[in-house]
Amino acid sequence: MRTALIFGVTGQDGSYLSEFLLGKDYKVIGVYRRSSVDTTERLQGVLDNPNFQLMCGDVADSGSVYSIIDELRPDECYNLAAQSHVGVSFQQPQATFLINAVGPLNILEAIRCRSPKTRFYQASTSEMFGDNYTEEDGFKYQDEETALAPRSPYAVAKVAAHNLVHTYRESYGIHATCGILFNHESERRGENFVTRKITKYVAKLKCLMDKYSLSDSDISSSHRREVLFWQDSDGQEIELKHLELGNLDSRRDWGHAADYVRGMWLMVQEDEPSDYVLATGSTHSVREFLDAAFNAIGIEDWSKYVVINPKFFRPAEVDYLLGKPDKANNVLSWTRDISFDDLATKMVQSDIEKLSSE
Ligand code: GDR
Repeated sequence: MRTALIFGVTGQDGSYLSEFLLGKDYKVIGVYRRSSVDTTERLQGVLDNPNFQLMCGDVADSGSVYSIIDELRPDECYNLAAQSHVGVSFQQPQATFLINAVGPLNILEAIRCRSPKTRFYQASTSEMFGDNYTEEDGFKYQDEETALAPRSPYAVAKVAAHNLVHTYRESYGIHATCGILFNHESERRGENFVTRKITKYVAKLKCLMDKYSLSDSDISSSHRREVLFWQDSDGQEIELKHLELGNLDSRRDWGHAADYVRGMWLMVQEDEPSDYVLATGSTHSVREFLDAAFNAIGIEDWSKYVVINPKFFRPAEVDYLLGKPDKANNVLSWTRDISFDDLATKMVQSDIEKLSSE
């Protein structure tokens, strides 16, 4: 039985990857950071599986990484541990650099010294491209050849890790691969990323509308009071806060995380380590995601529900991401199954189900 070690197992991608690898008859060992609150909510589907095991550790702690890799000597090791919020990286640059750059360095060193046959996967990211793109006949995209131009502490740390992977691959012959993944979301997405923030709000609105038998036109906006309101059958006012967002014009290439973890595994199975872009090949603005999410509950005009709050703008923004995944398509036969509209609808439906069962 092959063994896979996953750093960052409690995150969105860690949970999908665990399920995927267990389905392929791996023994999966997931590393999580000790916390006083339970962080295993996303792992409910795998916790009882006899081939799944949790270990406590921290990528930022070289001793803990070294001893885990020395003890397990896994066939494959996936580094999904990160401070993954770009906005937060401007407020906590040092912590971000430690986790996102020194973390993978600790893993690479441990593999080099104690387990050089372990195949390594590093979660690189489209944020590394910053405001750069390749242009061909007026078509703008990013692929493996596009030069990196990071614009946030998060992206700078990810570029450092990306380059470290290349260094260890070339210097020591380690089978180390970088997946340059564009945005990938899901029903398990953290609530402070823009897609989930939107779908959670839309679901709450839908549940309130159902509860009070209201339609969109019954709801009035009051910017003065910073709430939306309506009256129930007893004339009592019901209030709902606006959805506060930052930049609605940035464009992202959004896919579903379940498709992307399959791509991670495919990369690691290749004889030669390399870098691969995983993306859908189409780009949408935050506004278009709002359209798709509100459309999922039958609302076409969301303008009265959304207000702009400057606190959600970043000191430097990445305006345009559109990944060209031709290499993954051709070499790995990887394509994504879930479309942009299906992604938004799935996320809204899941949030409605969660709220309804509370
Ligand atoms: P991103 O994802 O930064 O692309 O990184 P995020 O969902 O945070 O932002 C996407 C875009 O939406 C704009 N935006 C807002 N973002 C958040 N979080 N909250 C808001 O209220 C809001 N309003 C507008 C942002 O400015 C941005 O343009 C994600 C993460 O998963 C990274 O870890 C990963 O590497 C990349 O995707 C690929």
